[in-house]
Amino acid sequence: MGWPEEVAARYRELGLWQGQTFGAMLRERAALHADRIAVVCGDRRWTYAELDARADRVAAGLLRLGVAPGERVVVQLPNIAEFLEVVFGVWRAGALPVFALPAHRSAEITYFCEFTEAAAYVIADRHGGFDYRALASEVRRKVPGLRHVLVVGDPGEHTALDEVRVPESERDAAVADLPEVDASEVAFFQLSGGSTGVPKLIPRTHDDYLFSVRESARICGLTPESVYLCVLPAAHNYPLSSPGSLGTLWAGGRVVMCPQPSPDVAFALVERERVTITGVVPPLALVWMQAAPNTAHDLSSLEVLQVGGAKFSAEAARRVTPVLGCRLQQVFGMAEGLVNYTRLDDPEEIVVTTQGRPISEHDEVLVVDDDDRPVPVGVEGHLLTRGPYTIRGYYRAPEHNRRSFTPDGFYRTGDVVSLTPEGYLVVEGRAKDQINRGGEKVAAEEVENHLLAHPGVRDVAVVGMPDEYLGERTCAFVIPGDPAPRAVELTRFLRGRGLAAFKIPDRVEFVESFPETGVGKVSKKELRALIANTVRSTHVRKDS
Ligand code: OOB
Repeated sequence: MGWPEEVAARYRELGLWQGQTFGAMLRERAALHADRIAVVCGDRRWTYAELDARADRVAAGLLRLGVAPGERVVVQLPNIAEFLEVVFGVWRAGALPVFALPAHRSAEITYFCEFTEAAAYVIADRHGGFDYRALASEVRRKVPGLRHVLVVGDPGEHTALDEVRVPESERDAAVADLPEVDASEVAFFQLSGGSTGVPKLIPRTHDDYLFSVRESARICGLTPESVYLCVLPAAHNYPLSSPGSLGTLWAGGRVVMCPQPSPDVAFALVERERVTITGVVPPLALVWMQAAPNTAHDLSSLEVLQVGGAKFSAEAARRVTPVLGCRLQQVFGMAEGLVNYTRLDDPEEIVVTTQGRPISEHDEVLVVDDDDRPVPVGVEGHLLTRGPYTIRGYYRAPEHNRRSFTPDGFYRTGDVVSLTPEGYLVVEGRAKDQINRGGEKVAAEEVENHLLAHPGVRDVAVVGMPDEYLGERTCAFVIPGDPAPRAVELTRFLRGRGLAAFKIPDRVEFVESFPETGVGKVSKKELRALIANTVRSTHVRKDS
């Protein structure tokens, strides 16, 4: 499912793929910056040497547990220093992290563990009022092949990460036994926002991902003096690599883990750690801008605020610099690969009205009509892309891959964009059956399938509805059976099935039938228009 051999050879010849693994990258950075601080988490500060040593000890511990090179390890950790320790440890053991989000629950985690035949699952004991050990117990019951649950903190009935790390005294011997890892191999799995019944897994190689990390660090001007505040969930592609924590480590800078995105917590860390750059989603940017004028915290160290993951309105974008006193950088990326940035020296008009341009000249970008024919500059069309860090196929999904990629390997992003004469992309909309809930992606079909399992649901269609704060929220149109369920019963049902909270519909509308398209399919376009109208008229009523 990878790149054709001649394409891979070209990327190597051009020096885009350098044959370095993430494990080796950290080793090299630790040699260069041994005594500099790599990661800050609460009161803890780990130097590069310390992170490097910890990663070795976790790697050796995993091998001792019997986790074999090539096996998968589902990692579901909040924004804590151990996230980096564990991920680099898994890499050095030659195993493959599967990046779950803290919001995922049993429906998602069970699926990841089963589908990837994971050997281990790594969690924190508790976070955000939720006990992950109970979730892990449930997952273990359902997935007997899952051999280990490793816990940061109090392990309960599972295994403590503290017991897995080999002692420092055994580190040198253990390092000698670490496996050779091939940089052209798959390094980990990211999750797709998706548009299908189950989330798709995205295989990224060391070579391709490190290319995007290095270039992102350069584009974002990172240096050893940079301090990156990791506010969004650390495992997500954006705070991980755009340039995120990995880009910061590549540059020799400092990653500050932010346990919570609220302005009081984040602003206090900006002040205390003299944060220079961070990345947020549009709703969070709005909250921060609202809080900034009244904060007692000194935000003057902040040089760049990145905003991405969902469309940021030009009006809001224009306010970033006056209100926060830093530059704005828009980021339009996807876990499948392609990442676009506005550049730090771009004129204001480009920064506020576009979503940036690709990382590299080797990114091939096409904007096409419904028949895959290129459209002129300025005209909206479907975004297709191919390049040195965009996947050529999802993991174990041949049928879906035929739909998501062109025969010559372009990824169909599902985004509707237009190109400016300068080659910048403007996101105009979306053709995929997905709801972008303030950066959190909800696949309509996944939620529909869960709802169809309820006996009171005859048919269902999930669509996005406009929302001032999140951009979009989800609305489920339901044709009830007999007896008809109540809306709360349905949302409770979904929670009971272990679906992540952000996928639970914000609104349920009962209808007798669905509008249809000419060919008799459910017209989601009409449903979207219907709910948009309803939402709009309730607003008008409230405002008047
Ligand atoms: C990022 O990655 P994903 O995989 O969660 O979501 C990708 C999708 C894109 O296809 C697009 O539909 C939407 O999220 N998106 C944006 C956007 N950035 C992402 N839509 C409008 N404006 C933007 N600036 O979301 C992601 C990955 C790496 C860096 C940044 C974001």
